[in-house]
Amino acid sequence: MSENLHILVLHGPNLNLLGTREPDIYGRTTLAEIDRLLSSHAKDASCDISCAQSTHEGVLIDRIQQAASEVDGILINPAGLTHTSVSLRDALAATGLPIVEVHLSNVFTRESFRHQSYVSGVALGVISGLGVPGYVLGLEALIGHLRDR
Ligand code: CA2
Repeated sequence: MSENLHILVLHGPNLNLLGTREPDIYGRTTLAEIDRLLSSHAKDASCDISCAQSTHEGVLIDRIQQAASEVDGILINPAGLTHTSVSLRDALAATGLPIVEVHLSNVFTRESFRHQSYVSGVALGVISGLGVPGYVLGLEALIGHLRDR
């Protein structure tokens, strides 16, 4: 019998504020609700997931390094670090794992500094602008990719 797939879900800086501020941009769903939704989808797909959020770049990078030998893929909303962090990109690339990048908002209809992503170049794919369902689509795409290997 084959082992369950294991996926790491990572949320970057300030996403802990979801549901409390800027609902016009990011909606009213809290991060805990997103994690519960993803956990439920993962369970239906016989997949294990671990979810983590940090506002600290180094904490996210430590978690990625630790996960490299423990998980099969990473679903990440790097938040503001998307547009600034070579180190986060390097850590993701070093895992050699399939990465799906997700954004709640459509970064391409917003300020020009959000149009650049350091993560997209090492990602299997990117979902941007579909809100909370984008996380679910990203998870399903990652699971589908891993099952097709
Ligand atoms: O659209 C996304 O998911 C973003 O990754 C969110 C980031 C932003 O810097 C990216 O350009 C796009 C910001 C996350 C901040 O989240 C907040 C949530 C509620 C209230 C305030 C901030």
